[in-house]
Amino acid sequence: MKNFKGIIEKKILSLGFDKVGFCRPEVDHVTKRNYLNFLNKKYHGDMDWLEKHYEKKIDPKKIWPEVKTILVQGTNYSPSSNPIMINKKKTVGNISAYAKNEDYHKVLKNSLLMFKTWLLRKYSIDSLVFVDTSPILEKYFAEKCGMGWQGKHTNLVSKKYGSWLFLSIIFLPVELEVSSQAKASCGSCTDCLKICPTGALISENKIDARKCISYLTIEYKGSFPMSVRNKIGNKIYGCDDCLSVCPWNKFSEKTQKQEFIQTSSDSKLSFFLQFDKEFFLKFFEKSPIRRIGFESFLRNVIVASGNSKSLKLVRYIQMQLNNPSPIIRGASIWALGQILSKNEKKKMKKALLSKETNEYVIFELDNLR
Ligand code: B12
Ligand code: SF4
Ligand code: SF4
Repeated sequence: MKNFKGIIEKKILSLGFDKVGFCRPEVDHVTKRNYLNFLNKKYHGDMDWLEKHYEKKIDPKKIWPEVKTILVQGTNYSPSSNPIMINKKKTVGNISAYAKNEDYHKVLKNSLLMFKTWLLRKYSIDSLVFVDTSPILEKYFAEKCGMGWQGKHTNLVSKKYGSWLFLSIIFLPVELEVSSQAKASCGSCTDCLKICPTGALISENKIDARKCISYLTIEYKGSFPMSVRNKIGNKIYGCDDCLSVCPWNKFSEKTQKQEFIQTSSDSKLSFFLQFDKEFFLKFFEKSPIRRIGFESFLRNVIVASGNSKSLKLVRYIQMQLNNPSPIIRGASIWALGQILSKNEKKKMKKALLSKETNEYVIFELDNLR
């Protein structure tokens, strides 16, 4: 079987993945306990599926009883410059590096399906393939496969690619020799914990997703908690701060994969503020951003516009004060509250209170000072 493992490895790398590893489909007790603790503390927020999928996540055989080996692939998406630099550009819409190009789910899934077809045709062996959205502890298995280690920011870090690896998974019904595990190499570094703007990394390896800007701007549908709004800064989709500061990124080679190389420059918030739903769907046709829907996207852009304190954005934000969505009206009131003078706020409050009926929006108006 040793030779067969080599053939598989060669085929996977030929399909554009940068690294592949092999491990058994078993989850250790400490990880099960840590995951349960994460759920019990409600760190998963509204991501109910993390709770619903617990049993499957801690036992891959519940997904496919035939699975004997798990293969994890790492794909390098290391950006050409450090994304943390974009935090300073207050009037730019800061989009996480992973979402600036083609949707990795689609790109990686295509390559995985090519592998699946090849294996079935050539060896009559079936397999299951996954990227991100399935109930699999991808980071845990990536560590088991020798891909790297779970850093203190909870993501997988690799000595060769730093924090910039997409993960994907193959289940095989064949027992193949496992890879040797890499040594955890964070040492005494805590840079990721220190940089997190919202304190979402509550301690080493522990995240309270409810405070994470990535969760808030991508997964969360409501209005942002007051306490984190200013901390979100110019981020309109995801957050890369904890990944960006990792010293291991120094060694990462920039991605060569065409689909993940950023081709256009970052756009201004004023540009995004002029989107309507139709244009949003067209503009982000190939991007993962499309999946959060127009309302969440607009909410993010409006909050970032408030944080920019730019008077130039006022007229665009004002256009959203009559938006049918209370979330958008509320975000607009808050954003204008960050930019307008005391007198202007007073006037706006009076005018809007006379016609507003939504309880949440009235709450935002009451908070205008
Ligand atoms: C849910 C989810 C999120 C949530 C929760 C994040 C999280 N850390 O779990 C939110 C929306 C916040 C999120 C954000 C991001 N995500 Co995400 N996300 C996922 C998803 C779908 C599931 C992860 C999961 O199961 N979380 C549940 C918790 C319990 O798992 P955990 O972090 O592994 O928790 C373990 C540790 O905390 C540990 N632990 C707990 N206590 C202790 C104590 C000690 C001492 C130790 C040693 C360990 C330990 O044990 C727990 C159980 O294993 C995966 C894809 C997948 N199917 O796996 C992608 C995934 C993890 N995300 C990914 C990415 C890229 C991101 C972002 C960088 C995106 C962005 N730029 O905005 C951010 C990073 C934020 C961060 N610091 O984690 C990549 C990570 C790739 C990599 N190299 O690791 C993945 C693997 C997707 C992919 N296929 O590539 N994500
Ligand atoms: S993604 Fe941003 S908010 Fe989330 S843990 Fe990392 S630094 Fe904190
Ligand atoms: S920034 Fe430091 S502590 Fe965080 S993952 Fe990287 S090496 Fe580990």
